[in-house]
Amino acid sequence: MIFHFHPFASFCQKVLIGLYDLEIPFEPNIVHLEKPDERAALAKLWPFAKFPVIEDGGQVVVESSIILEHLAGGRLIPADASRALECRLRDRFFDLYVAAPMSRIVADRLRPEGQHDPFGVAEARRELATAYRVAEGWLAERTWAVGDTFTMADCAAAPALFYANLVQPFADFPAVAAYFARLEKRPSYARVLHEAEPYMKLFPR
Ligand SMILES: N[C@@H](CCC(=O)N[C@@H](CS)C(=O)NCC(=O)O)C(=O)O
Repeated sequence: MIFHFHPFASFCQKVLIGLYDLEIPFEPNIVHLEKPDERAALAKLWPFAKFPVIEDGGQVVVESSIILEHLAGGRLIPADASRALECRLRDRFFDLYVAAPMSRIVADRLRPEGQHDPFGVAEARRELATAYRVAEGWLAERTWAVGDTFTMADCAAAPALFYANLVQPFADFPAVAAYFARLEKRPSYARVLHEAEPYMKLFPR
């Protein structure tokens, strides 16, 4: 299985956490999107030229949640049907309501002078604040996003919260902060963070 990714990219980290947690072997291909030939090679697999992407025995699989389900089978999703739905909801929540607004804020920092979108950034900040409030309610009395078992939702949560905290700290949300502290101690995520360290200087502060 070839894993096309970059160690610094949030959605790639989500999949890496699952791979390390379950000790799934893979052949890494670090893609430098700024290099036109590498971008073109990725676009051949997935025309949006976004990662993560895997090639598994000739089959191309895209989208972090689908990749995790493809590779992990049921191991990152609870067997119980209603818990499984909760897991998928929380996975969507961290992707769509934490990682997405975080990305919009970061992307705005990378825009050329005069091309910024303060209205869009303010909207993204409000969305993040709502997400922290919702997550605070969810996380108050549980170890992981769906209960006692580490799932795909936690793989989604860790990188989303890490980068979101850099643009809008969640220090005022004690349950979210405590949950993130638990995530940082999870060996799979600690390894992902360690491997991303050399690239952290790229983050636009
Ligand atoms: N919904 C996709 C999101 C993938 C995504 O946005 N990946 C980012 C990196 S975290 C990317 O490839 N960005 C490069 C670009 O947009 O040019 C998933 O879950 O895999």
